Amino acid sequence: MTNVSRKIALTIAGSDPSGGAGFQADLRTFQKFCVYGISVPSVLTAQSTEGVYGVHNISQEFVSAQLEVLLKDIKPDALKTGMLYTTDTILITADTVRKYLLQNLVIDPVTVSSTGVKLIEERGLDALREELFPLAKVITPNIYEAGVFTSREVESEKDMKEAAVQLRESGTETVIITGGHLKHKATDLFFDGEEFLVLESERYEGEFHGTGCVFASAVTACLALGYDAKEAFIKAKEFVRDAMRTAVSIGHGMKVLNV
Ligand code: PXL
Repeated sequence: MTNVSRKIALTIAGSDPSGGAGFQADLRTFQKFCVYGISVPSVLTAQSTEGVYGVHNISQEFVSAQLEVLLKDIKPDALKTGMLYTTDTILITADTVRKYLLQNLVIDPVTVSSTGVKLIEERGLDALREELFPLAKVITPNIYEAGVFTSREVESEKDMKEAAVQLRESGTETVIITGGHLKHKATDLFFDGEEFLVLESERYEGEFHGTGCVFASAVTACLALGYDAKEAFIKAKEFVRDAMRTAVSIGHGMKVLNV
């Protein structure tokens, strides 16, 4: 028997039973990149493609227990956070990243669902920015989230650039702002402190669920594979574009990405 080595990525994220978003979508995305996925659920949701109908928190103690047991055994090559929900869980995640010297942290700073349900406590916004962003290799807010974290309107490409500069002051290495809707294109912006890179792709009609989760997971998988942040951005953008072009209707609500 040969001993085949696999790169490993961890997701710390909420559960979406429909699988369109949450750790279920993250794991499927890792798999598409041939990266072995491990997962720690941080919160449960009652959810379908039609929306989020309930949120059940997992205690800080139990999130911590899951992480301790797992990380004493396995060292991930990269990790991402999704819906952490409470300040306590954000703080425990930051402690864990520091304690285990975890590298290649990608933060998807989830704030609301596609249908407008709050996915983070009010105080959690400051905790994310102050405690977790400084530990990150990449943060991936969409334009709405970029606006929330910079207290400004983010609409134009100029706004996206200014918001990226401001967000980078939180201490993260790289900022990727997704989901600009400029000139009827899907515009994403990358900033690493030196270079801006703007990538545009066709905008697809309809409502999609889980785009942010899949994008951040694709970036994480690429970092686990050894790509740098800019290469990871380019590959993740291409991956999400293809997954949106071939999105599927699995229920009565939003389409899910074909991952
Ligand atoms: O797409 C953001 C998101 C992330 N994680 C979970 C979610 C959602 C949106 O509904 O439910 C668990």
